[in-house]
Amino acid sequence: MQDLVAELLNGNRRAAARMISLVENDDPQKRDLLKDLYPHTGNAYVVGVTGAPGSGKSSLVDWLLKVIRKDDLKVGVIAVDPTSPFSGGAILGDRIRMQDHALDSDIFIRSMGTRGSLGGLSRATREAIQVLDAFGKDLILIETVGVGQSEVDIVKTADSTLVVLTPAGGDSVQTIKAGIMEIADIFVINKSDLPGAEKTTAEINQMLDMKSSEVWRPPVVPTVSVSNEGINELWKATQEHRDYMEKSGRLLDIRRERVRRELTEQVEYLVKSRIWDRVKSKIELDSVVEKIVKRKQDPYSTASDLLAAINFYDQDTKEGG
Ligand SMILES: Nc1nc2c(ncn2[C@@H]2O[C@H](COP(=O)(O)OP(=O)(O)O)[C@@H](O)[C@H]2O)c(=O)[nH]1
Ligand SMILES: [Mg+2]
Repeated sequence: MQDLVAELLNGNRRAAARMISLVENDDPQKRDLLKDLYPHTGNAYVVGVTGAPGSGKSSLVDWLLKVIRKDDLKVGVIAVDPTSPFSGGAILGDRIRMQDHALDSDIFIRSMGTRGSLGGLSRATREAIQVLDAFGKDLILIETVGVGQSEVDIVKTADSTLVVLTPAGGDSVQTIKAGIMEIADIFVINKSDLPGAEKTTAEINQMLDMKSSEVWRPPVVPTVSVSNEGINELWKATQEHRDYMEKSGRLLDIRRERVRRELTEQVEYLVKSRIWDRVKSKIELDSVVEKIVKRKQDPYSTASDLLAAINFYDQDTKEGG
């Protein structure tokens, strides 16, 4: 396992792929690995690309890769699809994309689907970002489907978020999901070759006008990802947002916030696993459950009693003074 970290830091792609599989499978060894990687992280900038299925995220990411590579940045791509049971390998168009960039050793592409819970997927995504960060990627693109709660959680990991919309045809964009305005740093109107693109762009701009004057006003960038239009502008807008994030101190703020959340989660995880293991070693869980089901006990006092049985409160008074 120690070798795996050394190999990854040496730029071994198979080590990176293996490590992502370990975090994806929630392998017991992953904590130690992530711990060893941590000092080597913190360099990568993370860009999230989110939008409805078929809006053109993969095509956009594909073109973006070409533009970004001209800037000589090392890029990682994680395509997250909560609706897919597949992971590790390539899904759909990703397969073509991977072949396309396969010869470029500075690009690393990985798909992740749902193995367990959605919460598990967002955790695995965060950990895969850590892996690619330590692996030496300067920029990590996260492609996620949709804008539901789980995707919003994934997006929280991104430093800049691109929301991909398509022309609403004759319809109005009023129907765009709540929450989307809040997470977008940049709006992309992809498929701008289709009718209604200008109307959609204007409507988004109107909605942005109504929002209270925030320092960063999300630009609305029209693109046609099948013919590589607007991609340079999109990359420019992304760099401008990054610039804003860095210079305004926002980037440090959100990274602090993330560390705070991560630390809370880790403490909760340790408390939960240690304490719960001790509790379970003391009791016959099934029979306790039976008693509660039969209303001979209630879950509230049972929980306190269980903790008392492992001297949890004694420790509390000793350490708390
Ligand atoms: N007309 C048009 N079609 C596009 C454009 N971008 C993508 N598509 C098509 O939309 C479909 C879905 O694209 P894809 O990138 O796989 O979308 P994803 O599901 O969001 O990743 C594909 O058939 C693309 O060829 C565009 O700018 N204009
Ligand atoms: Mg896709």
